[in-house]
Amino acid sequence: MLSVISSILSQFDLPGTLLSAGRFGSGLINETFLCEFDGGVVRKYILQHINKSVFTRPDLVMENVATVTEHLQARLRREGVADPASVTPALVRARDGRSHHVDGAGECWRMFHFIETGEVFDIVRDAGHAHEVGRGLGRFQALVTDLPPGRLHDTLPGFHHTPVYLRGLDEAVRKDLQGRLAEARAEVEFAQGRRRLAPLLTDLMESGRIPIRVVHNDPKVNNVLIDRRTGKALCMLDLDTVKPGIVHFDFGDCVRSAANPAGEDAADLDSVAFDRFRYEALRQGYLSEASSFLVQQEIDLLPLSVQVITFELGIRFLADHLSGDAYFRARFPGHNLHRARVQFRLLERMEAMI
Ligand code: GN1
Ligand code: MG
Repeated sequence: MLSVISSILSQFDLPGTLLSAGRFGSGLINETFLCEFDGGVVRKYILQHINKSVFTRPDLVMENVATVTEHLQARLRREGVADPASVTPALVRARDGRSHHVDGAGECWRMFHFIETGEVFDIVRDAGHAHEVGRGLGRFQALVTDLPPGRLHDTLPGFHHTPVYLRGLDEAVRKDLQGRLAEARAEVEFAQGRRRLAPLLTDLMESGRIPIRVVHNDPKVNNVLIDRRTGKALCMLDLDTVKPGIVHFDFGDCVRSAANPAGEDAADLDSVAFDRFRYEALRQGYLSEASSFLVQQEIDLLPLSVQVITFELGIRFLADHLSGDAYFRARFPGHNLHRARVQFRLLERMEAMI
């Protein structure tokens, strides 16, 4: 692998010689590597391989990523940040000046400056951390309020269209391609009983009653970079899904991932919980930034989003399990079924509380 990586790295304009390269992070879609270079001073960079079976047009993903990262850097520079690449994702251009490199096999690779002071967590530690996760999301959305949604491509049509995922689950159940339906009966029934949740957000979006804005679309806890010195949110990572949408997809997903202290991979289902203190702290952190641009109707509808997005992710995991784990990287047999169980348990906990 190292030889493949070093030949990819030679396509980017990086100082010094490669010291090390290793897998990094816990994303479920793209592959991420942390690379260290010695050019007098040791510097780190992030190398990522874009998953083409999810993002079928990596070129358009990269146009969006370039547009968004440049916008963020320009905004921060205007606010007096001298070196925006130290606090927000910034691309390292390929030697030919492009935003990414396409290798001989047609695979797409891109590089980012590594943000040295940042760290990410898969699980929110406490209410203070939840506040920062919410604030980081609100700050991101505030920074892109002046980016016209029309400048971004729709790289994942149907992403966060919950009824489309429900139809996908229906089809996966009907086909039962892997013969896994028998052991997932209880989960399929659970989903059937909550079908009414599916259109709630998409109806709102399509009704035109709430604004379409540039949103992140994947603001889970480990996509919020925290400054290890201060504990404050630095920025949002993983900008592949940034595109026009409604703030509710973001808020709901952020709460879903932050308010469950057992995390998405909870080993014990009974440890899954919906923690109202984390939820409240996240909401306050979010609104401390987002109330600068949200309209009252958006604020009123925020609580609704939490259950819808939890349901959506549960049915996505379940459908992927039934279809053979083609979408979400599974680390062990039944991993996506387990992930679905965690989301459904979390949804039950939410139903009892919000
Ligand atoms: C995926 O790439 P990653 O791990 O940040 C997924 C999200 C899910 C999340 C669940 C493009 O995000 O929608 O909420 O897994 N991203 C895509 O962990 O499908
Ligand atoms: Mg992602």
